[in-house]
Parts: sequence; C-alpha cells; structure tokens
Amino acid sequence: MKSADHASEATTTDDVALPAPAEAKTDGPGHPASITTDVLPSDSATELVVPALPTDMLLEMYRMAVTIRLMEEALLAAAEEGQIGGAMHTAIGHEANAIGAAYALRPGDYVTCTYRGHHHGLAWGMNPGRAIAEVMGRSDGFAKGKGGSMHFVSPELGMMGANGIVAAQAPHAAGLALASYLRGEERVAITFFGDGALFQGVMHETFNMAAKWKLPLIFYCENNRYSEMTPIWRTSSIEDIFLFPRAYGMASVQIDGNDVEIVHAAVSEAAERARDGSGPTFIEGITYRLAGHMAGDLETYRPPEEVEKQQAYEPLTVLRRKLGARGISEDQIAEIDEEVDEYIDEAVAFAENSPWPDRSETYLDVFAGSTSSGG
Ligand SMILES: Cc1ncc(C[n+]2csc(CCOP(=O)(O)OP(=O)(O)O)c2C)c(N)n1
Ligand SMILES: [Mg+2]
Repeated sequence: MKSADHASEATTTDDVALPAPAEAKTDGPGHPASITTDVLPSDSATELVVPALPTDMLLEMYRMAVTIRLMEEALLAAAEEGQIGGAMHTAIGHEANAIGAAYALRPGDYVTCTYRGHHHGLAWGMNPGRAIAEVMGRSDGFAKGKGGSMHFVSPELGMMGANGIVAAQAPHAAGLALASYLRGEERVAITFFGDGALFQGVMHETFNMAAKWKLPLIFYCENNRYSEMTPIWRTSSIEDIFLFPRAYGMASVQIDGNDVEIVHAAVSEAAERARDGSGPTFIEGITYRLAGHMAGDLETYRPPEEVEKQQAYEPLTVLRRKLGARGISEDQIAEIDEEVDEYIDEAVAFAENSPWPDRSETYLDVFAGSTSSGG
C-alpha cells in the first residue's frame, strides 16, 4: 500500500500488477484461475474453477466482442462529426466483462450499469441499429432517442438502465433483486459499476442491505483503474478493492475481467449462490479502458505507452489467442471481422436514416402517466 507521502508521486497503471496472459489460466477444464485470490470469506472455497467453454460459444462471444468494438468505434467517429449530443462514454477494452456475464445469466435476469453501458446493452441483446439510433437521439432508439447514451434502457430485455449518477444503479439493482425475492421468482440482478463508485456512500448502504437480506444480487466492479482522469492509487485506501465487501460478510473475488471464460465462471458461480438463497457476491474484474473516458477526452493524464502496453491483454486479443489455440484459423477470424464490419455499417445507416422524434412528443415518456401509448 502506498503511504500518504507518496501521494503526489506520478505513477501509471504499470504499478498495478497485470494479470498474466489468459491462456495460461484456462488451458483446460477445471484449471484454477491463477490470478484469482482466495474467493470466499468462509473456508468453504479457495479458488475459482474456470471450465473451458465450448469453441462454438467462444466464437459467438468473439462475434459479440467485435460487434461491440466496431459499434463503439463507429459511435466515436459519429461524435467527432457532431452527430451525437451530450456526453458519450465508450467501453472499448471492457467488452469481456459484459459478454462473459451475459452468457452466464438467464433470460429474465436483470442488469443495471453506468453511463459506460453500450457493451452491456449489446451483450444483453439490444440491436446495434436501434442502439446507435438511441445514442444519436433518433426515434427508432430504445427510448425513442430521448435517453441517449447515458440512459440506455430496454426493460423487455431485462436491461434496466444505464445511469449518469455514479453508483445510483446499484440500489436500483438491489430493488430489482428484492422484488424477485418477494415475488418468489428466480431472477438474479447484476449491477455493473466502476472502481470510482466504490467510494460513494450508497454503494456501502447497498452492500450492507444486500448481504443482510441475502438478496439475489451480483455486484460487478469493472476496475479499469481510473475514475475519469484520476488513477485508482490516488483514490483507494487499499489496493485490492474486492476486500471492501468482505467487511459486509459478502463473498468476493478478484478476476481478470478481460477474459470471457474467467468472467463467465465467476458470474456463473455468483448466480448459483444468488439463486440458492446464499446471497450476493462481489466480483472485481480487472480491466482497462483503451479509449478516453468520454468522446473528446484528450487523455493527457496517461502516457500513450501505457495504453499500448495494454493491447496485449485486451479482450479481443485474448479471445483471438484462445480461438487460435482451439484451431480456428486467422482467415476464419478475418471472415467474422468482415461480416461484423458490414453489419455495423448497415446499423449506422439505419440509425442515420431514422427520423428525429416528433416535436409533439417532447413531453411524452418523460413523466409517469405521460407515455406515448397513452398510458
Ligand atoms: C454522484 C456523481 N459524482 C460525480 C460524477 C462525475 N463522474 C462521472 S464519471 C466519474 C468517474 C467514475 O469512475 P468509475 O466509477 O471508476 O467508472 P469509469 O468511468 O472508470 O467506468 C465521475 C466522478 C457523477 N456522474 N455522479
Ligand atoms: Mg474506473
């Protein structure tokens, strides 16, 4: 741990130990994840077991990862052209956290997330054309263009909303988990938040309540080691933030969030715990944001070499390495890349052709009781 007199020392994320390359951890069924520290507060389990996922599933996950990445890149280009109003945060580099989790959960389960939520939306089943339309404020968007990037939402898919207020999505997810419990349903809620959210009081209120009531809830921290422009060593009193929730008697685990198989294993285990009434789990997925905090970020707070170094560990590189090890050729990978590229071009064209919301609908869907369906 750094002492206070080191607080002004310049440092980079090099100071935080990075997970070793992924294949070292998941080279066979039943292999323990080597970076995973002892996972439970009880003595009942010590290491997360990471089964190898079927190759077909990994291929699907790869297609999803490329879809998210190319959509994000298209959105950044659209923002630069002035096609997007308001702040927009992309999740380039975070994809595996969303994909591994979505594949581990069931239809009907709930997700809430931060303003950095495009990857969750797509992994949860949102159509990219409609997603881009939403970010561009067009009427074919999931919230008819009135939510935009920071209020991505699709209740019919269980995607219960992105949130511009740091940490506000966590108590929302606790409410969803409580509703599931009270109704006797088996639905699990998962809430994604950043490392910076850990230092909001409401996170801790939610930890306590969820642990006390054994809510079917998964807390998933996408630890990209920055809160906006501030590195985590400046904000956290301890290095391993997965230790905080243990104070509330909660199971917690620290994993490589850039590896879909490890994320899938951790969320599967947490979901099992949630569904059998054993209560919430905290997962700290170590990841890295490869693009700026938001569109237009000049990124003066980190050296380009730091970002460059992370390319070796980022989710697409990790997935390509895994698929290569399973005998998938570079040509097969390139074919998927091309198909997705075309798919995203079509999605952008769909969004650009989508009409603006009609002026007469300005105040509809804004306040309760004023929906465009007349409800
Ligand atoms: C309650 C609140 N305080 C401050 C902000 C301004 N703000 C927006 S993003 C952010 C950093 C959050 O960092 P982190 O939780 O690590 O998420 P990341 O952006 O890295 O994904 C802050 C402080 C806010 N949106 N809401
Ligand atoms: Mg962060």
